[in-house]
Amino acid sequence: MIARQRLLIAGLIASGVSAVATSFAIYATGQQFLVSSFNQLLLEYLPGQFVAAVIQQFGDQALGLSLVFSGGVLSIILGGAAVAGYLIGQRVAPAYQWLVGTVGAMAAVFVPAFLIVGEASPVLGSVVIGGVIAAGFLHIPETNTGFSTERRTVVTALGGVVAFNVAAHAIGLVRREQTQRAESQLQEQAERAGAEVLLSTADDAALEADGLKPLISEIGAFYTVDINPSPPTIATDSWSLSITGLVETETELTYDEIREEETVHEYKAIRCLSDDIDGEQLDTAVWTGVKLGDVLEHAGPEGEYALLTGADEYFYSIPLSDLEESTLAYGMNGRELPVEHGYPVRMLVPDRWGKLHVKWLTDIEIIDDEEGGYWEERGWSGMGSVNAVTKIDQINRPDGQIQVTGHAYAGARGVDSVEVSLDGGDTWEGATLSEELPDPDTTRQWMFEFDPNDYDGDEFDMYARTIDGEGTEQPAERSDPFPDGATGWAHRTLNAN
Ligand SMILES: Nc1nc2c(c(=O)[nH]1)N[C@H]1C(S)=C(S)[C@@H](COP(=O)(O)O)O[C@H]1N2
Ligand SMILES: [Mo]
Repeated sequence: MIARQRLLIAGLIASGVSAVATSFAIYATGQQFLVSSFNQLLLEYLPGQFVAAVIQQFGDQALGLSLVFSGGVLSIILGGAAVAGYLIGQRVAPAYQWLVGTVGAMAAVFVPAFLIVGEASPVLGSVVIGGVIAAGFLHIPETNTGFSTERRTVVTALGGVVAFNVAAHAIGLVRREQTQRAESQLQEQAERAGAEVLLSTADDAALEADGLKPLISEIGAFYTVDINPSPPTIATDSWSLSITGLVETETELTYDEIREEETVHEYKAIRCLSDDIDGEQLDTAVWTGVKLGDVLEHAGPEGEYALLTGADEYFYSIPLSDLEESTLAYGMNGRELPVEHGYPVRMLVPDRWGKLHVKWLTDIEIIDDEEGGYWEERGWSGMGSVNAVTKIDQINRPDGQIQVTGHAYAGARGVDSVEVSLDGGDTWEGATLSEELPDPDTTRQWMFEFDPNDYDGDEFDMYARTIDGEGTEQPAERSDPFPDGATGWAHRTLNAN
């Protein structure tokens, strides 16, 4: 006798895998494919941090990997249900074991499949195949007596199951061609899900306080700087990105071709060089796009700098070494990049002032020497790292306490801590920070609450400053934004009562 446990396991795997294969044969990678639906549920219910880590780790392969993982887990769930359903059915009606057992197996597959897809008819094929195969395997001991006949039956059954799965897989692959559209929708949804994961991670990381600027700025609230009164409007079908100059092959890429590169989602803050210490030209968003390094590979750049030009003739020359890790963004906060922020694509250069993030990008010319940029022609400088800045958003007074809230930014160095002084900068205390996000080139919120009765005097000469990720203190000395960015601590005078 072949051990009954082994038959149970064989029946479980054979019925689970076949139920999934049936769904694949019928729906290929469309929406109603069990694995697609299951995968989407996983994305929704797994902790945001975990999914973000997986996407960060595996990039574009994350979707494929998660489909394989979901397929495996789902096979075990459905196979397990089928076997359990058969055994229960068999117990309930011993006289009609085979019939009631099979119905029990089908019913048991139906429940999880229906819960996953949310519709009954798309899961019926999987229900029938999964139920029948489980029942077939579990029925073998009752119809066979001798070891060799039983063994032969099991081998035949397994052979049949393998043949079925090969055929179902082949049909699914053919049908997949037909469901390309559905698949690209799924891809788009997965992309959106990638951005949503970052948004929800930021939500979890954020501090809560009255008047505190959100960690991620809403699209309508994100500042804009445009050299023209209204942004250029560009249709994606007529838009292309040309890469010319010192390159192996001059190249022109369409919007679709750009989007074929590996997708990246990232947090990044943008701060304008003209932003004053107490200004409001600093915001963070979740950006979706591709790495510029991948795009440049199409042309094979052979110079030192790239001259980037937008549809409005705005331009900047940037060292190629900075561009490798730059992002060509086409999405913002899980949505298509808005017109005022550079639709169809904009640059994001790590650690640099906002002016380098050319919007409405149309041309990249590879050159040998630096050629400055639009604002350099108007006397500005500041081509290096952004200055650290500490903003005070709002001061609240809950139950006799004083609560100071704000946000801080220190480029790619990251914000390590924010310190507050109540005595004109003689002594400092650490503020509470929002949790660190995976990309340091982003803002962090801070909050400092104190009881004015614990301190002498009825007036506070308050300062706030940032210590960046390299341990450097934000310099105290005040300077104007022109020409290379504002410096100095944030300052308020507070009354104790
Ligand atoms: N093509 C183009 N890109 C541009 C600008 C512009 O006027 N035209 N303004 C720059 C400046 S000065 C800043 S601070 C940022 C602002 O980006 P945002 O409007 O998305 O906040 O875009 C930069 N990119
Ligand atoms: Mo700017």
